Amino acid sequence: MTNQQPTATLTAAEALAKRRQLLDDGFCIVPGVLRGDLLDRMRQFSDDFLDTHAVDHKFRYQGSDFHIMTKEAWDQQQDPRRYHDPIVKDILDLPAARAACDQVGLEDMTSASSFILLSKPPHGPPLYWHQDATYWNHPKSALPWPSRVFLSYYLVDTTRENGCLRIIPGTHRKRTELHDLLPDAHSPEMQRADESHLAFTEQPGEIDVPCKAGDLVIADGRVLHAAWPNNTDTRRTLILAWWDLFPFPSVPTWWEGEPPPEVHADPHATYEHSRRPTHHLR
Ligand SMILES: O=C(O)CCC(=O)C(=O)O
Ligand SMILES: [Fe+2]
Repeated sequence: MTNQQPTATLTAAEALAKRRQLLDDGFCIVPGVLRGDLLDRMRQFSDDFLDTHAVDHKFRYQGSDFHIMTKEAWDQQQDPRRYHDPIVKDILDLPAARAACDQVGLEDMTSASSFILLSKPPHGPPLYWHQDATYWNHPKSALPWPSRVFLSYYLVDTTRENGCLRIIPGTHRKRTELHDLLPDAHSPEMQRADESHLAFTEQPGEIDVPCKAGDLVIADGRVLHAAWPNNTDTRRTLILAWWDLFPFPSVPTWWEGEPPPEVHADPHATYEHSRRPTHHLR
């Protein structure tokens, strides 16, 4: 890669604080990870792509939902609604991101070999409250560490005005009233709803998560999140990649003390997917 600026690394104390925040709040941010030439190329790619691909109305709250894969992964599945491009590999293999995840203590990470291009167009609507976990029947959904995270980069600075992320810290582990009232994330019921739906209301304990372009957002797939509307004339684009980590029933090497009892569940058992939190969320 050319013109890549030197990478900002975290001090040991900063890395530990990020890990603590990911465990306690369900997310953390590592500043300045996607930079220089690759950030420029990513902006160019996403603008060209969004200028030439229409968004289905059902994705209006997410802004768009384009799955861009590595060529190798795309060849394996041949879904015409998915795309491939060499930039996916550059993003997933970005050394600064790998180093940041390593420092935070994220272990045995495997990617979905894709990222999702989520753009909020100028004056696009808000995104509803949701959590993206699909494994609530599995005992791993009760663990204090994440089994699945999304790694995201916003390609512009975000503020409340252009639709920054909102999070309710702690909701990856702690049930709130909202959990039982929300439709499944990205379900037809949610996509059909209008903005008077409860999923668009202000929530107790919610915080804004504004970012600088290229900051790495690491979020637990279980945490409740949403985004404000974009009230500006400029597109607010986000790329988001899903990663599995700490494959069940492994325990993080840095875990201190007795691991929780859920790690003793049968590792070969299979569980039906569920987007709805079960008794594993207390
Ligand atoms: O638009 C955002 O900031 C977040 C997107 C998201 O969480 C999703 O599409 O599942
Ligand atoms: Fe989400």
